[in-house]
Amino acid sequence: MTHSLYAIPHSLYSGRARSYLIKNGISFKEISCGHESFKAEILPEAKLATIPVLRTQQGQVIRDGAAIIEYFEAANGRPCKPTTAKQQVVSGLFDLIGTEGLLRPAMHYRWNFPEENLTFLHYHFFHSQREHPDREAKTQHMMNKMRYAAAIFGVNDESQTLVETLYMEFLLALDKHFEQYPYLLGWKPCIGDFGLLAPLFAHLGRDPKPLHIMQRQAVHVYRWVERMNRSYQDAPEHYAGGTDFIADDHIPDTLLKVLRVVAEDLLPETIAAADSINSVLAASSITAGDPASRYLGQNDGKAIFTVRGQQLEAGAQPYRFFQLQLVQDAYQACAESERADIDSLLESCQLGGLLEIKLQRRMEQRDNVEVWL
Ligand SMILES: N[C@@H](CCC(=O)N[C@@H](CS)C(=O)NCC(=O)O)C(=O)O
Repeated sequence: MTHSLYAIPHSLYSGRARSYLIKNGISFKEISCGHESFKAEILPEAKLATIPVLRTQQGQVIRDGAAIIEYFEAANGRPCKPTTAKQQVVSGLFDLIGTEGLLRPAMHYRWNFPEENLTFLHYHFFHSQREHPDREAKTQHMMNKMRYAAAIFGVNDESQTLVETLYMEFLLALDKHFEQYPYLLGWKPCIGDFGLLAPLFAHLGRDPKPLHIMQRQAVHVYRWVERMNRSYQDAPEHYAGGTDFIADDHIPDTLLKVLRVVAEDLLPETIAAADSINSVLAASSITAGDPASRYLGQNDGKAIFTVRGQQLEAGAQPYRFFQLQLVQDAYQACAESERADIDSLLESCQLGGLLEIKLQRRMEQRDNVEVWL
């Protein structure tokens, strides 16, 4: 028996876990969440109907991309975690940026260009449903649910131009980085590469409209997306290459420039989301162990924040703070002088203060759900 990854090609979070398995030479088979075993055998243990979910070869069920990666990292000597302070924090930041910070452009470029994308999307949504008399109706239901996500994450007629401008600035900055290095921190992928791949594969690097933009305007990013889905290093164009993370805890300027672009909405949105979730926490009688997961479309908090003079509104999701908490813990584990270096790095990227943003309660993944502590 081998590991089974319940996933589908067009799922954002599946791309993160799949790439980790491929890059680390872990053999697995991929099974659609439309397969009858998903509902019958996996869901009772996964608790929430999200993908990816892994069933290990020993039969353990692990829901959530971060938890799947952590399972293998812990077992195999943490091959994708940089060993130095700044690189650990930067890796964690890109994990957060990918899994939360780029949802707006990912949803926008998937759902707001039906002429270019709809046939492609319909194929994928249809085939993630089993053969069934209501297959088309279920397909439409799922597509409508996900289309609604674009609005939840803050894309509307007024914000569309800003969302596109920020994405293009990010994409071009990232392209300059991957012109220098095949991965975020050098010559092999770190945890941050897998998180960043989530939006940049299934949506922005695969759906026809954004794929076209990436191939035409950011060929180095496009090559990284390809590379992240191949088991070998796949960097022949980098002639003077190495095999490890960049030496001496160095963070290239090209990557700092990417962080500067991302900071423009990441910081105000995280501040606003924390305020929103904290006021819900203060007003409710949540106790330790209560679930902190949110189903799409059922967020009870909203983050309202301003970017370049324009107000944006987006669902405030606790998962952002689960990811942020991991970075904050890595920072806390550093020596004082290392923390000072990290502080000045973040200040230089307009991300000063990010590591101080906290919810009133910590979170933990327990039995496949995030819970409040
Ligand atoms: N925190 C989870 C999120 C997984 C998730 O939201 N997956 C999406 C597909 S990319 C999903 O299953 N959505 C269905 C839903 O929310 O009902 C992870 O990182 O694995």
